[in-house]
Amino acid sequence: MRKANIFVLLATLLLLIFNCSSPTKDYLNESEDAKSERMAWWDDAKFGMFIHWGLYAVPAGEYKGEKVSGIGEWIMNSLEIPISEYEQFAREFNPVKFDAEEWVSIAKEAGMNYIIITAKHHDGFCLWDSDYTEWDIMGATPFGRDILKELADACENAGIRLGFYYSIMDWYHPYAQGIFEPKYNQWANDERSNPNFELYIENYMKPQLKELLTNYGDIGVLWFDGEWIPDYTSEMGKDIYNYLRNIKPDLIVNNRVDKGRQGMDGMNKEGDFAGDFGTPEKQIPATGIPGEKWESCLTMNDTWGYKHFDHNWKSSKTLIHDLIDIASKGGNLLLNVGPTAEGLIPAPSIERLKAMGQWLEVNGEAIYGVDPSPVDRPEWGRYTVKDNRIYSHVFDWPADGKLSLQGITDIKRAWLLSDSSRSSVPITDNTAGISLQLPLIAPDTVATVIVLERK
Ligand code: H79
Repeated sequence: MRKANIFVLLATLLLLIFNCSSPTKDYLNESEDAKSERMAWWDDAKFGMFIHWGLYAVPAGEYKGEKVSGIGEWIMNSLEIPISEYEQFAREFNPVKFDAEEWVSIAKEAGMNYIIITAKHHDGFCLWDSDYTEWDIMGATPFGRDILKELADACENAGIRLGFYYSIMDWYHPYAQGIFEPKYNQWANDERSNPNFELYIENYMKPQLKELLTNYGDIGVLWFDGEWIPDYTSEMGKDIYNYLRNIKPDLIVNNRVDKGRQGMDGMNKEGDFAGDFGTPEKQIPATGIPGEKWESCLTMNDTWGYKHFDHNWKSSKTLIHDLIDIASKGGNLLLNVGPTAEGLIPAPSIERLKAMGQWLEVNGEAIYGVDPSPVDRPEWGRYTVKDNRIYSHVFDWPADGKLSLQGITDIKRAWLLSDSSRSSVPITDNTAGISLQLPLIAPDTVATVIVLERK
């Protein structure tokens, strides 16, 4: 009996010691191999959907007769709307046409493999049922449905990875603001700081992030933003990164968790930690970002959050070329939609996504899972590579059908990717590379892919 008691005591002690010493693991010095393995799905995915949705969809870019000239989700800041007035948008937010499965099927049909949605943008409003605030979909709106839960379920059913955008800058939380309403935090100000900012991180941001990582299924990515506010430090970023990966070891986190980013070009200061991938915003780096994983986030018009008067849509052709360009430089494309306050993705966005999906249906092999171009980009288009195949994406079809491929050698056979019979395209070798004799008419006026099989 006594022996048994001692055993139980020892076992308890051991457990205690184990528990106390089961330390938080440090993920900052992960090996390149481990990182590659963790990010393999993301690397191969290449194309994702960014969703900017929140209360700013209610004013839709216009308040009291004034139209914002800039991006719609900044309306609270740009038009200096006091919190008490902005709260009215929550009372009006009732997106009865929201259908998570419809959104996910639009993404899927577009050929997208993951979705990142604004769980919380700069206005601090939370699209999920958070225990840490009433400034959320359940506490502040008549809608009463957990948007992230519905989206998480729809994504799981469709086999689409889900990630959350989370703004560190917060114009609503009293401990997060360095400059108070109605000015809010401006871009890169260093004038004031909030003495309680640490409490915002420890008692609000971290528990909220834990909710997001534990209550919504298998979350692939956390996408931070608003890290430029003066109260936020690189040390906080490193601590949060480790906090998150200790909760979910295979999580992928963007560079804005840290302060290492330089402007909007996605580059990080050398030697800095700066998360798992760079985030060039509204731009595509001229030659990619050597030695870094990256993802360009782009809009289809000029705004992220819905603006009823922004009709400056890019063409489907431009967007498909952007996707190819990004893939040829080793990046991903995160392409934005800004749904309306009713819960609908705008028709012009759907139209463009459909066109992209149709192009990818035929040419996806030359985009998903590819490596970047082996040579400088040619005048007529772009290259991507996978296994023993080089894909040439022809944007500008040669009038005489004769295409010159500088620096490409040792090619066994060539054919059009869209040609199921794989008829050979004649190849001639020359000193600087090869030439192809193509049909005189471009099979696809947007971009035609020719497969080049290496010897
Ligand atoms: O979520 C999207 C943007 O809201 C956020 N990042 C993407 C993904 C972001 N992009 N840029 N910025 C934040 C900085 C914003 C600068 C400006 Fe402005 C906002 C320029 C015009 C409006 C603030 C208000 C600075 C000048 C006026």
